[in-house]
Amino acid sequence: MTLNLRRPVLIGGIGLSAALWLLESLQHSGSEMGETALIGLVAASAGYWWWQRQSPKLELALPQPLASREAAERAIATSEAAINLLASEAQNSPDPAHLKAQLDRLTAELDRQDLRISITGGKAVGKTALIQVLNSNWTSQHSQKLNFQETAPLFINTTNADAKISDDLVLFVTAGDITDSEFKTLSQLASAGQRLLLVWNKQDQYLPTQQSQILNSLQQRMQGILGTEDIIAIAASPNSIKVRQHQPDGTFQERMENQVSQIQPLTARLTEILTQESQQLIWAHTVRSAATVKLEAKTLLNGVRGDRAFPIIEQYQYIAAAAVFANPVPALDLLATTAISTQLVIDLGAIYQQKFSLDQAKAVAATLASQMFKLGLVELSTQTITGLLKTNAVTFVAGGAVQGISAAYFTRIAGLSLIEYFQSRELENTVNGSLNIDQLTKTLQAVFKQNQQISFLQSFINQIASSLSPQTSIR
Ligand SMILES: Nc1nc2c(ncn2[C@@H]2O[C@H](COP(=O)(O)OP(=O)(O)O)[C@@H](O)[C@H]2O)c(=O)[nH]1
Ligand SMILES: [Mg+2]
Repeated sequence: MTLNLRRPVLIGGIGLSAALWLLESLQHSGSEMGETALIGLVAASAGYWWWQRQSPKLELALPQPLASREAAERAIATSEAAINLLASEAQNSPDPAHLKAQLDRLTAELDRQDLRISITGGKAVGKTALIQVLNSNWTSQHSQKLNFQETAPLFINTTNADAKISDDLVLFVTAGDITDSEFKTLSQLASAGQRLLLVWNKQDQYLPTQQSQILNSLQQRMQGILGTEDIIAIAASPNSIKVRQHQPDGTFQERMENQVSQIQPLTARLTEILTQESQQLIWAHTVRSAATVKLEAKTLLNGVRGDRAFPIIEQYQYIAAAAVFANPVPALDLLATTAISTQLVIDLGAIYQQKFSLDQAKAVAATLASQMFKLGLVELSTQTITGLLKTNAVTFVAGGAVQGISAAYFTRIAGLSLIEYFQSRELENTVNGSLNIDQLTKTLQAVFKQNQQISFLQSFINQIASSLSPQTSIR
């Protein structure tokens, strides 16, 4: 297949007006077409649901919070803007008010004095023991009110390991050298800007020479993530030891002696941090919490926008199929050069508040087509579609069917890629008309991979082919 991107926008006699006429007739045509479209929609949304489940979650790169009151206020304001956007696009939804209430609480708590400290870690590492000894020996001596809170044990099941832990300060407790999952969680917390201490508990289980070795290896492992001063060895509740008392007559008595807890290095470090950083800890926590609220608003917004965008992709799939079927041209040319794909870019862009001029949209459509070609997606899917059409009982197969179905398929891939790309952008980022080609290409590849399954293609083919069949033909 040759690809000539310099061809005029209108090919095969199908211009924008014809495309729009097709769109109209699709919308107003008889019940049969309506049904097909509906089934297609259900199939497509099922496909999308599957695709969303499969695609890896985008890492949320939080900016390292500059712990100042201004930064906290700015974070709240940005989050509020996202909520307002959601409120304007998701009318009648209770979500914006719910999120706004969370923000109001953050604002009200900006000047709170008491600190919240989470104690987290795996099961039976000594979290409860540590809170008990802190509360009974130390918390009351400290002038500031401190709330220690134990999280559910981590690493019990796999989903739990990603549990979101966020507090002013986190004490991550381990009972020896850290495991890979502990390391992963620690790194994630640190990269999310969470202030944290690594507390190695139960050091009494080791000989003094081993103790310094373990502490050393912890410090090595955490290099670049945590400073050595924030890695602390303690024994919250050491085992009692057997004591032998020798009597003057040569006999001896044995008794168990309770050992006192050794948490002094930890309380010393805590005192230091709380004296120097208290206020910043609260502001930094506000920044992270506001970012979480914003992300929630964005996710909801993407859901609302997706609900509007998917039916549009559906429509353009049928338009593309019908257009090519009526005037057979290579399917990719349709995507690269017609008003149909240009209009798709403009329509999807409008939903995601990305404004494209006609020329910009044309360029985006052409880019999508040329990237599909370069990535070999065109070759691959044309072969698959041809093969499936040959071997399966599609009732109506005529010349142009492969092109028609391919055109619908490319339209779908292009549309889904655009949605995914727009969704991954920052809400504030409405620099219009310009696209990051690299990122778009990566998205394209991922979307193609998710929509390549034979079972999906099979039902897609059936759906498009039946829309092209004579009974429902729009010609
Ligand atoms: N040897 C020793 N055992 C400890 C220490 N701290 C806690 N333990 C014991 O470890 C077990 C689990 O402690 P717990 O506080 O319930 O752990 P959690 O599941 O993390 O809350 C208990 O039997 C504690 O007595 C310590 O410093 N040394
Ligand atoms: Mg416990």
